[in-house]
Amino acid sequence: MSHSGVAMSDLIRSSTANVPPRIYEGLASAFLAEGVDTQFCLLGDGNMHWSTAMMHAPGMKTYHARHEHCAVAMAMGYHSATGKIGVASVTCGPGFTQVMTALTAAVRSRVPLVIFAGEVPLGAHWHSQMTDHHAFAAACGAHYIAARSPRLMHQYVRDAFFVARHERRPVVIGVPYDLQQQRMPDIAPYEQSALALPPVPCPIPDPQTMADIMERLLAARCPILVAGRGVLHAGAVDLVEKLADKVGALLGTTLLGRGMYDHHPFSVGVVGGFGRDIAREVGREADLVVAIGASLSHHTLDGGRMFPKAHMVQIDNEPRGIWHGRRVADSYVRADARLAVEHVIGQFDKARTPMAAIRSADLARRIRDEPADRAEFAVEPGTLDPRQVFAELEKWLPKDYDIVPGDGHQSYFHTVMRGGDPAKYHSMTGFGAIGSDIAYAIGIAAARGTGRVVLFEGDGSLLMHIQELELIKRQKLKLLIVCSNDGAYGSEIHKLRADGMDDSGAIFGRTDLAAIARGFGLRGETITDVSQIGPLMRSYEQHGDAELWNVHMSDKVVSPMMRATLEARNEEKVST
Ligand SMILES: Cc1ncc(C[n+]2csc(CCOP(=O)(O)OP(=O)(O)O)c2C)c(N)n1
Ligand SMILES: [Mg+2]
Repeated sequence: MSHSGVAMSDLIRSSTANVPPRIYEGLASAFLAEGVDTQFCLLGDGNMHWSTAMMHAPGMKTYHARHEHCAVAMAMGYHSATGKIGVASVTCGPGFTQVMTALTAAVRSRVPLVIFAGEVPLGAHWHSQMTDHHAFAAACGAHYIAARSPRLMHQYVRDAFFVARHERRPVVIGVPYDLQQQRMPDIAPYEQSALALPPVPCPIPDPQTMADIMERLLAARCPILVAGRGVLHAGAVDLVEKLADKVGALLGTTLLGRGMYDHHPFSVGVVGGFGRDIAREVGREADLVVAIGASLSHHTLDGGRMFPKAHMVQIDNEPRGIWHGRRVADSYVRADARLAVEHVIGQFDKARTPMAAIRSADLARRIRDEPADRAEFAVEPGTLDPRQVFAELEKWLPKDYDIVPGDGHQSYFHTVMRGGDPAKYHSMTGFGAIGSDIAYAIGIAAARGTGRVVLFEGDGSLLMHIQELELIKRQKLKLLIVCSNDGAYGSEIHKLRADGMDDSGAIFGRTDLAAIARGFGLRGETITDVSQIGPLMRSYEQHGDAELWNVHMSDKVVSPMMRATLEARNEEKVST
């Protein structure tokens, strides 16, 4: 049923009497008219009427989180899985101040959300939960709408959804909760925000700039095409591969493009800080990098170390020029990825033979056979080398799973696993905050409903919001949590050790996370031998419940990403 232009207030009614609905009901109806089918919330005076009205709407799925931060992070995960605007709801004052980290992370990762936040009553002489919501939202970079006029209630909701979608940004609607109890005035029917969305033009490549890129592609000895998520969005995955084959170029991806070309013998996988040894090696040799649909973040360029000799070209419909504090390319093309690549391929048949000489049988063998990282470390007895754990898991984890990569030091080790669909890789690294990934994973599991979702997380991050295991149990969600338990904040201990400092403030011991999962009524297993992984994966697939694997990892294996960070810090110390 289309909800546009109908009397939305009629969709949600708490009473049958012939009186207008209350404003919270009218607002809930407007959210419904936007096509909202799922909400993540934590109740208080400011939002409990609205959220309960939402919960009773036909087809609505409601997830009651145990921390407001997680409710918003769940909505982010839900967006990542579905592309729909995520909806969360919190109460006034402390309910709202709890979400500052998630809100900032959503701004940085350009996640469209609408958050319904109650505000303290307009008519209160004094209220303990009074705080300036607008100022908090502004500090996070989120858009704030202070709903004050009953006559404009539809406009507030429409504007919120419009800004969220159009600007890819979180929006907060604050409504005083005494106002929510007033009756809706007789106003025009709700009009969906999508009806007002201006069409986004598809940027067409400039032939002159493309001719220059063509020349560079023909002349390069070691060209690499780096594909980002924009290639996926533009439907240009096969075309980029075709171009690489015509040129004799290598393929690589950004973190968000992870898995895109893992089937290709000349794909080095993710480039940058999360790259394999071979990616770093060819990166040092590259004389031309054409980045397509990629923002060229600090990670992708490994802080400027990834492509030291290459001429950098960026093809993107929003090339950024300067991003994450550095100039990211030498030439820029503002164009749709598919149109730009089609253009170059179209010119190729008329051109001379490319000079590229990097592809060889030996390189293909090295890409296929060499481990991601060849450094040697002695692990302590009873613990596992994370590289072996994820090499084993690569054999067993079905490739169609949605992957949520957690943060911290452990994040390198699972990223280099090969296979998987970039559209099912849900990295939200925009703010560098640990602790949110269990909630992202819940939002994704809620959207999918298949149980084919895996969260890779560290013990410190997981413990930060472990309470959400209760939601997983209560709401019967199925997902797999693989926790790399080094008993520490790995990121901190490796840096403290490198600085010759006491690391004990970041060491906690290996919490029995399997027992904690069982305590919440979920399945929990401890892994101390990689041979357990295959049977456990089969068993997870056969059961209906969520499961946590508490993997006892060594804290002696230092990731290449951490080693590069430590090296860069040493260089800085020497030069200052
Ligand atoms: C909200 C927040 N608090 C603190 C930090 C600093 N920090 C970064 S990584 C990390 C340790 C994470 O530990 P764990 O999840 O066990 O992963 P590990 O590094 O041990 O692999 C910490 C405390 C942060 N990034 N974000
Ligand atoms: Mg840890």
